[in-house]
Amino acid sequence: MNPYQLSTRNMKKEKIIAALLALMIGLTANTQTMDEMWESRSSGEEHPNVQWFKDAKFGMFIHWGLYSHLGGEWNGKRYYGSGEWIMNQARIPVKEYEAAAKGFNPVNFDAEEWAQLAKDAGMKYMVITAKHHEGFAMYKSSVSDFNIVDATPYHKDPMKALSEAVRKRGIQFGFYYSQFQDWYEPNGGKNTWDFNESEKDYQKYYNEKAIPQLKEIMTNYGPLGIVWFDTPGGLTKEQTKEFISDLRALQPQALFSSRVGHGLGDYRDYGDSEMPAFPIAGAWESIYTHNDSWGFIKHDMNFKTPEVIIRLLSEAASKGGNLMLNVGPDGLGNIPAYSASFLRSVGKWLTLNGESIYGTTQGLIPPQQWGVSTSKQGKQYLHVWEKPTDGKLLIPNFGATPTRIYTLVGNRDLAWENRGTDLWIDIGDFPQDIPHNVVVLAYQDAAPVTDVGSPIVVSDKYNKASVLDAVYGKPHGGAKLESLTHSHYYGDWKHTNCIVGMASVADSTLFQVKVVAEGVYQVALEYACPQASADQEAVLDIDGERFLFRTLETAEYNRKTPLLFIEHNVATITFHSSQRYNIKIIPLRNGKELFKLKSIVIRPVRTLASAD
Ligand code: FHN
Repeated sequence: MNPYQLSTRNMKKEKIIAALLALMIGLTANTQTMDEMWESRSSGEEHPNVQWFKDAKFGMFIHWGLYSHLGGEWNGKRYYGSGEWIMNQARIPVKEYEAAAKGFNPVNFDAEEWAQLAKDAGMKYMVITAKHHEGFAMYKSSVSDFNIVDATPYHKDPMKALSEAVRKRGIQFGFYYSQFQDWYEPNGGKNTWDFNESEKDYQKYYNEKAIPQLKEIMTNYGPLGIVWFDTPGGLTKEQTKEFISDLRALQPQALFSSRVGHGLGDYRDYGDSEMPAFPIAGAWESIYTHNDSWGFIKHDMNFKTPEVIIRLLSEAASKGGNLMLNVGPDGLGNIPAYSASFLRSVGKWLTLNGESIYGTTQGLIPPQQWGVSTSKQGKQYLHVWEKPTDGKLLIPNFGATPTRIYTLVGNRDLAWENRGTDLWIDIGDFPQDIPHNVVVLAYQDAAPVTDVGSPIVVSDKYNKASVLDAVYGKPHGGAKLESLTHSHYYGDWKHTNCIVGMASVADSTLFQVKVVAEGVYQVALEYACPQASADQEAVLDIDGERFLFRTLETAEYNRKTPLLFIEHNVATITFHSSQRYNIKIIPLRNGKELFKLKSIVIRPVRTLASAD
């Protein structure tokens, strides 16, 4: 039995069960949390066609729809954050939104140009919105007239040309499809301003629109690399299984994103703009916007620079995953000029340094003050984001014997020295700036073992402080690591890992550091502290030396506002070189959570004597 026909079955008992089920699903769909919408579990089974995805590392996400034509403005009012949510934000009635399609005419759309941009950027796959939550199909659909061919003066199907242009360049092509949210349909998820959610028949919507449309995109556009589902809802696990097995039969090679729901996808997607804290086994992807919004907004000019994108890309690769970066073309079909030029710049870096990204696996050297690493057989690629002022790069506890160390660009040999278990590489006058920022460490023996728990190096040889991120703390008792989601404005999600739950004398968090240079340092705690937690006494214990402090108020934690952190200087201390220190935070009384700890920041104090 097809689960989507439950509500149309003729049997009385099943009708009652179906109605109850629909009601239950309706209730849960209304109270769906962001984490459920960002379902990041995958099936755990290796899809036979997943290797291309694991090797690809860099993809292009494109949000393009009727909202792109509106560009963040409705009835003279400007909207910020997520342009593709304008129908929801402005509570635009279906009839008025539908009328807007009459002005959508992307005459500048050029499939070859878009595909070539992805190629020039070094992207190996592309995923574009076939239908977003607004319910408008960006391809010729026979299921609903609310599509670009039938409802706009453009009258052409851009997806035909794009899928061909992309595939022709050896790039995998995929579609995004919002399977549950459809604000255009009376029975689709989440339009609460025109329709009553509790009266909706999601099964009917799935049967009559979502599934037939998914079948269209999986039938009419050649082999798809990916079907990128988003914001699951309205279906049980069993129903989802049935629905995707029908689709899988159409294209067994296509990978399904984890947002298909219920842990049934082929690879993991994290929350919007979320990078996991640690390396993750299996196929996964981080998704980021290029500017602030996914869909085009005319007044959104906050573009990530090429350097920021390269760091994100190498960070994802260092943890074993991919970066899919979004661009939001406008209503005429132009990709924003800064997106195009910054992406081409990233492409130039990849032309020179692609060996350190494509086909790599997670780095075996834990993140250092200088940057991160990626791996290939017998090689570690060191992505040097910050150059030490003395030109000496430390690889702590490197458990293999180097055979050669050289710059990836220019292929220049670099000298190195072993001191105990540490490896010191002399990067000398090697420029730190992109594109010259990758060092190759070739080695013999077995691969060194990653130990994220090993002490964090504190050095005075960088122009920035040593930051001991919360993820490297060892929480004890009720303390634990938690990823806190918050936003700077509508739809602009941030995720910060913090140690939370230090609320009694039995709770603590320990950081272990290894100090490279002797000297005086200041130790600050970076935390968020709501009013209820403020004014509590605690101790920062550094190898038995106790520094007392009282927590300072910042602001309340709320998912919808910025999470404010303070850097609270707590200790001035003399560290000795090559020594390991245990740094521990312990509440002095039982009661409330101390704060949400983001990091410990250690800064060398430059005295006149040391500046001589
Ligand atoms: O609501 C959407 C949003 O508009 C955008 O499409 C992102 C991309 O991951 N997905 C949903 C929210 O997570």
